[in-house]
Amino acid sequence: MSACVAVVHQGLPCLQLRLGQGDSALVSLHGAQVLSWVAGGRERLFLSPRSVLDGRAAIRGGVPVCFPQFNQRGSLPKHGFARHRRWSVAQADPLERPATDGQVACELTLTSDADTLALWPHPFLARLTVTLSAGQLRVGLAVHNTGQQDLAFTGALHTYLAVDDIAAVQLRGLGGQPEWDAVSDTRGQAAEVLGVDGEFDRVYQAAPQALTLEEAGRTLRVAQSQGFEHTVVWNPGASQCAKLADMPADGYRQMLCVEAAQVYTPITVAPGQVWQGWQQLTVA
Ligand code: TA6
Repeated sequence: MSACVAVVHQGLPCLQLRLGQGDSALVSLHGAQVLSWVAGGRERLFLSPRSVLDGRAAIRGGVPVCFPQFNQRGSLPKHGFARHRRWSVAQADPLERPATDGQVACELTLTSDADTLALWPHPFLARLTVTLSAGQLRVGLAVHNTGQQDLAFTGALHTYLAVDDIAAVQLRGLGGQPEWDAVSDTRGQAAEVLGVDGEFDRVYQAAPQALTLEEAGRTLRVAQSQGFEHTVVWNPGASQCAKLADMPADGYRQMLCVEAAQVYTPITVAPGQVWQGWQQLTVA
């Protein structure tokens, strides 16, 4: 039987999605952050064992929701405020929704309030939908402009994929796409196969087709909607990782962020309108 149940994970209120065949996902209300996705008996997301799970700090790993700002491209806290806030279980309460066997979903919402309006003067309703099916996780973000003026935002689904050894990982599918290397501040075109050897922080024009992350004969497909114009690939490497208090020294070896993102040009949502975007991970 598929199910969506409320659980507490290391003190954090969460929703756990489960399928009868054994796949599962864990979603924290803090940040609406997917913390775990187990498919085929293997954990597919990286969650730092040194993450601060105090219900205030950003959690290092899983799928952080960066909204309404990507990185430091604006005056808001880095990657926006959504990952620092507690989201609500949506009105259509997944705990009371019949779960069809083979697929289960949950929805969390974040609504503007006095605190967000003090930081960012736009009324909004953000909705994160997590859908689990066999071998597949889909994370959808919708942004509803509930105000009277246009709102414009950047952001990302900042997914930390788990890998056994970053040195053995190959990412395919971005070949030829425009690339900005944030480490060297240079522009170019993506190679057919991307490998990581040291700090890696690059923004790509999103490819029309899904990417594949390959390691030791295993393949994960990473697809994103056209709503996100960019794909960001990030690994801190040993030296930057050592500066991250919430990462173990060798944590960079076990992760690669492949993010569905909007980096350069903000997305504009007219009053009353809704923008939607998603990222989908599939075990191939
Ligand atoms: O998406 C890549 C990036 O913007 C990197 O530049 C790096 O800073 C990373 O996000 C993590 O940011 P965080 O604030 O979570 O440490």
